[in-house]
Amino acid sequence: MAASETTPWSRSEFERQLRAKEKFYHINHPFHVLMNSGKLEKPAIQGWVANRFYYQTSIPVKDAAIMANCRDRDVRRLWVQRIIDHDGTQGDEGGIEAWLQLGEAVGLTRAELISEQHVLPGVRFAIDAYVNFARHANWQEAACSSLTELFAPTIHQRRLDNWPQYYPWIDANGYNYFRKRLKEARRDVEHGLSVTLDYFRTRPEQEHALQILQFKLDVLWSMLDAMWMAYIEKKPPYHCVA
Ligand code: AHQ
Repeated sequence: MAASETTPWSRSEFERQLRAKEKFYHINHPFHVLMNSGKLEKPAIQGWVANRFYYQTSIPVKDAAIMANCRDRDVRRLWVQRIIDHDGTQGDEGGIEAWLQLGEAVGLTRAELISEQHVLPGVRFAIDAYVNFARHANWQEAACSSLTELFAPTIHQRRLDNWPQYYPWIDANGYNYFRKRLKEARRDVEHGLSVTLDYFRTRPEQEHALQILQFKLDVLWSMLDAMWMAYIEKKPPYHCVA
């Protein structure tokens, strides 16, 4: 193999390679394109909120799995903040509560979200694959898989910019989650990126990091594929079975 294919990338080139995966981010999925151009009907928005609630409640479980695999106290002191951001703490109810408020803002009940009654099989499988990956990979690999959040601030900002004009029926209280996540995502990826750039050193390891990031991009994309079938094609699982 040519030297250029075996020598490790510099730190900046490795970061560039990671960021170049942005084109595969789920902001480009047709479901999000319809959403962010105001073309989703209310049931599709409600379905997305109810299905994403399963993702939001799975994140702290995923992060606790990473913590459980990590023996480095300094890393855990930073990583634990992700769990607190979602589960909340005294005086700050956290992201899961904010997402329940988003649910109410789009006309769902808290009980409907908590019951997971709307969660589509394909969404559940994709998210469970992510949590199980975090359980079985080493903590640095699992940290790398969170780097889709390199691209997340853009998508949260786009919702804040577009939804009020396109979906005036949504109570503005529901947008608190996206505002909150804008700054949390930026802080989280700083740590996740430094872990990744430090840990994956050889070229095969760096290529493996790109594959891990692609796996997580596939998780996010697959979730929306299931939602497209259910809420755009109106062909949820077993729709054709009497
Ligand atoms: O709200 C999101 C969130 O809390 C997280 C945690 C992080 C992770 O650990 O994988 N990823 C993530 C994401 C959130 N929101 C998604 C969205 O489109 O609203 C984006 C998603 C991500 O980019 O991984």
